[in-house]
Amino acid sequence: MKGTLTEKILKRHLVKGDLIPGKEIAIKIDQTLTQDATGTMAYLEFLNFKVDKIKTKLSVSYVDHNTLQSGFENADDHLFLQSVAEKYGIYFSKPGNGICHQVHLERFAKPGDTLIGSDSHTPTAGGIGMIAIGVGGMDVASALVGYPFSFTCPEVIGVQLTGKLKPWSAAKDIILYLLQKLSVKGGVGKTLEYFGEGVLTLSVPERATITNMGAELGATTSIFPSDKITYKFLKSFGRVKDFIELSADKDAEYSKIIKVNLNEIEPLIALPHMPDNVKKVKEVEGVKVNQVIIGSCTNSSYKDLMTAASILKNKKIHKDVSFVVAPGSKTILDALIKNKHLSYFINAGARIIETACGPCIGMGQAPNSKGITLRTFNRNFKGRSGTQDAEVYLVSVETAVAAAIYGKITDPRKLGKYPIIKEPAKMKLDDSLLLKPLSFAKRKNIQIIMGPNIKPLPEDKPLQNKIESKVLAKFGDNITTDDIMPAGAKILPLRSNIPEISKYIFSKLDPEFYKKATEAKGGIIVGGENYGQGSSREHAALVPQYLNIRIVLAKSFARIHKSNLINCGILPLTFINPSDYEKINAGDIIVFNDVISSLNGKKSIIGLVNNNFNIDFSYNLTDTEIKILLAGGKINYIKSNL
Ligand code: MIC
Ligand code: SF4
Repeated sequence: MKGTLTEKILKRHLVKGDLIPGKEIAIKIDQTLTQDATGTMAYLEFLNFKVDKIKTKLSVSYVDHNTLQSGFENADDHLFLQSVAEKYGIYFSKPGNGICHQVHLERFAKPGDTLIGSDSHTPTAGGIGMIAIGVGGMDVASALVGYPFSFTCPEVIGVQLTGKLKPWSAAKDIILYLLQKLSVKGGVGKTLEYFGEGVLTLSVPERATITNMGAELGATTSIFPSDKITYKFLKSFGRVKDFIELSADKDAEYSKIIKVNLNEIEPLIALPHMPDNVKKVKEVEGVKVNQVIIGSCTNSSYKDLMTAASILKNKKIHKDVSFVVAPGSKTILDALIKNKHLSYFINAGARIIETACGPCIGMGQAPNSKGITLRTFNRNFKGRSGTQDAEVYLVSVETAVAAAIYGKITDPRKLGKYPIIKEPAKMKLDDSLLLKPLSFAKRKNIQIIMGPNIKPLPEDKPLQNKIESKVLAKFGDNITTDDIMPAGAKILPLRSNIPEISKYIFSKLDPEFYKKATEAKGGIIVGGENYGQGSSREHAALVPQYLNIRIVLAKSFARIHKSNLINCGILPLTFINPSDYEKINAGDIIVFNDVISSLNGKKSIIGLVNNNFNIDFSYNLTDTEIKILLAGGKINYIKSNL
């Protein structure tokens, strides 16, 4: 990675290890962000450390996921989050202010700095030239008390952009193209670093669309240089002081270079039910559409909304389509009101909803049964929309609007003249929903408010040398954290209540799972490749921890979920011989005799299945991770180190 931008920023923040891909490193964290659906846990974890102020340069607590408030639970969580932010010197972005990643980009993301966030799309800020990584809440809690963030040093892949996008092709199509090429596992253990003359043709929000969906590739993060385009963006938000110019050296060494000629990018579409199931829009034209939604942290920027509104000026949405728009931030919504473009949406027949994640996380706007919905979002996992048999397609804003007008999937190039959108030189800012940290003196009297839905965390219990457990369920490849711990309007409000939310574990794939786990007082989960892909939600590990599950066996793990398991004291083991996966079935009893001695001696761990045959498991764990596991989880580990 010599001379790469990634190396430069990591080097400046390195506190442990050497920048050798695959080896453990630890870096200093400048900024953190949380959102409400993972934030309550992160701050409960933080409160365990009993410090009186945070140690980061800047931290922001956003409320954007759980804003439906169908009962008292969400509102109670918001009060808790606000009280913690006020007590500890954290910015608080109130519900309605916007989606965490969009607001962070606009107001706080800083080229050259490091950011971790308890949300998998934190790399959105890579669009402005920062190292931004999605993590579990526990890692944010640790950074808040000044603990460096440890992770496996990624390999740096260079993505060389040449040329310029043609009208009607968008930044979304670039990342869909990469997903088609690399798949949802293609970025695991890697940073995607963009360079080349094509970079200058993309605005910061367009770059952020690309780094945002690097999460769908499984990448550790993605990053763009900071250049004159970045300067212009920061200037428009009154943040010239945050600008520094940054790029890779001319002779930077990438482990691999992927060349993308932007002239050749066509409108693309991800078909149900995976973001890498990508085809050209023209190949699926004509499919009738029931719903179209513009929004989410991927595509709700000023340019996205202005492009959509301009296309819709003096046009009508097809009578059979429900067309929904969720602006990414209050600032963008306000700009659209002032320049009248919001009325183009309204006159065309759009439904304008709150500036929040909303339908992206299944909070409202669930499609009709078997409904076909085109969304500008980043994930189309089965059932995530709230309708189990719906078919969700992921598209650019341009393709979304074309479908909304014609009522069927349509190549946007049929829409005629492409609207050119000029970004405003100055955005009008209003901070009525963004609360600044209080002075230290004022913080003293703040009381933390905990409503009845906020329940204590499961306890970290040190690992045992002998673990005997039953296989509760066996799943296939690419199990998502949405499969493990679903979201949506019914379950999301329970995010602060582990005992209650635990009843929904695997509820869509294996409705008996909770019963089996409680009856057996624990157990083992078996998965295939890329187990735990998708969201950073810690609940997919906290709930198994609460249910006394100490081991997960899989062919391979997704990065964030694997760290979450470790932080919760759960051992992620992989099959040394992948075909051994076939030999294990639900109901089998496995005995692991020498867990601690094997971990200490860095030897493989052997499991005796049904008292009959042995299977060898490996674990790719850093020294710190082994210590966390031995302590029974990260809270125990950090407490003993503070
Ligand atoms: C998501 O897109 O799945 C979420 C909701 O933003 C998650 C976080 C969560 O589950 O709370 C993520 O991506 O990390
Ligand atoms: Fe919110 Fe969706 Fe972005 Fe997750 S992916 S942060 S739910 S908008």
